[in-house]
Amino acid sequence: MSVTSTKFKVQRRRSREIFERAEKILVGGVNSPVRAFRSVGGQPLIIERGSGPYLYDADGNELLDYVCSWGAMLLGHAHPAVTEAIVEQAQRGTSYGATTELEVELASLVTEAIPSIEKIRFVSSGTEATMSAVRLARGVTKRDFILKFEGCYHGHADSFLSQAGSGLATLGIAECPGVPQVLAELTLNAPYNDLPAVERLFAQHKDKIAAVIVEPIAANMGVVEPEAGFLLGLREITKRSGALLIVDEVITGFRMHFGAAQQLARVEADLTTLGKIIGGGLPAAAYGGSAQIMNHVAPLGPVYQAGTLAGNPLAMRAGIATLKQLTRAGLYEGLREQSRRLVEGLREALAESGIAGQVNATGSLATLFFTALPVRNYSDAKRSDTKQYARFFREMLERGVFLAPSQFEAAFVSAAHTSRNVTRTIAAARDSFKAMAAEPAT
Ligand code: HOZ
Repeated sequence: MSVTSTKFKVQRRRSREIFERAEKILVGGVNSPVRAFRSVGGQPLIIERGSGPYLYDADGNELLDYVCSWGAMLLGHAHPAVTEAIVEQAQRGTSYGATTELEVELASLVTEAIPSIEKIRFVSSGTEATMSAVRLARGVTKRDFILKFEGCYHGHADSFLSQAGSGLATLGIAECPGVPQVLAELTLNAPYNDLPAVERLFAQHKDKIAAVIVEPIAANMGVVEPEAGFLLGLREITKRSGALLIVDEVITGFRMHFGAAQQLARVEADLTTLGKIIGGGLPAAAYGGSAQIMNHVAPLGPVYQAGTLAGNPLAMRAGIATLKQLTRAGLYEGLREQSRRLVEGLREALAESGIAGQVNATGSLATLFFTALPVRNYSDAKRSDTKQYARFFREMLERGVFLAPSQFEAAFVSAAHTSRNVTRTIAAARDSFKAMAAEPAT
């Protein structure tokens, strides 16, 4: 059966009017830069509601969503079990500023699933988690340098904003003004998948590097998989050099299986950061590791970190409800199967179109790069024709499929995406490629 996609004349009058008001009062009309569609063009979305794999904009247009709140909505939007938990909790109060049993319950679910985490501290955003993990690593090792990878993104704390992926890559910001030079100098960058470069930096900064921080599957320069031995190599180098290994699982935690991506690579992080999925769509994130390391955090130790909304009961309930759903038999298998079909379909459609491209994908993460060459690090990712990506993004959106509004992000498949959704997405991609081939961008 051949499936075709429908390109509809999208009515966006109300969205446009709201965005015009937003631009007058919110910076760039948004509260996070990538949402402004600067690199893809067109009218930024104004969303009114979400349900399962769909978003509905302010004009009532239905969009098949592959952004999924940048990976947070693994179960899709407004999952009944999560919604029920949030509503029930809201009736009991939304913030107490004191410990609840819910924090213990979510902590237990996470630590049982991720063996390298014995003790955990909940915070409210991925940025807070990575920033706190780095402070802890510096406090424990009494060293100042950190080593990160070009094109990886670990939130917007000062130390992470050089050669970073995500919005900085999207907007072409290589170094962020406002970060003190003395601090920026303490961040070293190596190309992803390049162990010899890491060895060289350790040799140049002997006994000075507190930690290596890495995305175990890079997803903020588009998706780039770690090559065989890369993560194990980092584990070995950090151990040998007395540095800590921070594995940033804000995107990958509970995405590939009920646990962290580090387990799939047989790597034990010293510190792990989590976010997105563990908050079930509410603001919750965490950092954790061995008791020996975590006991340096206040009040047990002198490394200070705190938060009024840390461990927020509403977010804990959403996280617990989400993780419980993720233990359903077959959930990850189904997700993998839909993702596999999607990626194969995209590759086939791309090959038929004759357009040069690569679909980098692993599990339910995927990125289409418009380059003939393989993408294994940030320099490769930057070779992608971002004008082509922008055109593809707009063609797909006109066919009701919402992809990340940036080349340097991932597409996220959720457990709510059905086989029909995937078939429709492939058809939309095939038609989009045809339109692009017939009328190439100038
Ligand atoms: N930095 C996020 C994606 N990697 C974007 C978050 C957002 O705009 O909501």
